[in-house]
Amino acid sequence: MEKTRQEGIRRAIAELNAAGDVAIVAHKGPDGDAIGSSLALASALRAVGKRVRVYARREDVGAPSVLDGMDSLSPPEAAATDPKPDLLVCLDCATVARIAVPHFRDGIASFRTLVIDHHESNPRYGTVNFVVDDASSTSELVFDILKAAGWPVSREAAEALWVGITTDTGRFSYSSTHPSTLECGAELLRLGVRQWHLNDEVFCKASLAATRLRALAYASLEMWCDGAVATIRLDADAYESLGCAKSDSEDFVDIPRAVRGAAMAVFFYRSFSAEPVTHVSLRSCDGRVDACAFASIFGGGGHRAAAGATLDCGLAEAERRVREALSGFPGISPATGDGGEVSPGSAVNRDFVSPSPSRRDAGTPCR
Ligand SMILES: [Mn+2]
Repeated sequence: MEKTRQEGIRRAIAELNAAGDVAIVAHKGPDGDAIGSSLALASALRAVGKRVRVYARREDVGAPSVLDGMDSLSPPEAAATDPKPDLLVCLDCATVARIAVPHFRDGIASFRTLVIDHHESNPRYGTVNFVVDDASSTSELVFDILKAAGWPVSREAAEALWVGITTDTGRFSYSSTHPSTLECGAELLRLGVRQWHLNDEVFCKASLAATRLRALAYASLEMWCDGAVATIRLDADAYESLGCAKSDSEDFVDIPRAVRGAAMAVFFYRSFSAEPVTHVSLRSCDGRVDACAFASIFGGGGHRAAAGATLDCGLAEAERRVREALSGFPGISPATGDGGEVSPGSAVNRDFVSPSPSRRDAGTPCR
């Protein structure tokens, strides 16, 4: 292991050792890595006698809610009245704006913070930062810390780490899967992880409503830029009419990503908030395009292969802006630049998706 990573682990352990009372928070719209790394760190710290609170809204957690330890979550609004922690740990959270708890987000300067993350766009906003750009997941970094500290890793914690690592690596398949990642997987299995159960629950099973939502996503497929960009879209009404949450569409960007020949995959989905807000989930399909650089045009971020952004406009306007920016963007070729025509052969069925706005809030997915 490189020296800087070892030094990061050492400093993170020093921060955690010095704290008696620890608050843990991850990014809005928590994915498997966010919730997995949070639950695993909390479990290990509790086992060595620390007071730990993990702040996350249970309803925001999708399939990873199969994990043990979900009952111990504190609602985000409780942070404002709970005792001030000795240390705030921000996990898998690339920017302050992405922190899921307003009390921590708005008052970040008043807390001693340990940031553990693997987003290359992370500006190192913590008091102490353990950020490894090319790590598979925040969960792998947390596992490094637990092992180096000699803290016990229960089956409950190991399963949380398994879900975190498998979520962020596409079950050990993306380029972020390193030899060390597979070694982590082997170690976690030795700790008793029930991988058949977790993989089935997190990646294979979906509710009937979520399966119907997926059908709408497939039906919305459009190819842009002469086939270089594959896109899908879902309006908030699609979620509402089926009783689905944003977490039900966590991996839908994989639908356009799978279209052969596409350089970039884009998933547009309308926010549930009253204000017109559209989230854009981006994937570089084969390395030709830097998804993070593209997301940054709209104030978003993430990784080269996977990124996201939020636009303060409705679905149609978001599509127009993104399409305009895609035209001529490095790696997208050939560009059409007209913003109107859909390339021949693309399946278009917009009748399934209502354009009207809706309510609840949802975060931008960002691996
Ligand atoms: Mn992650």
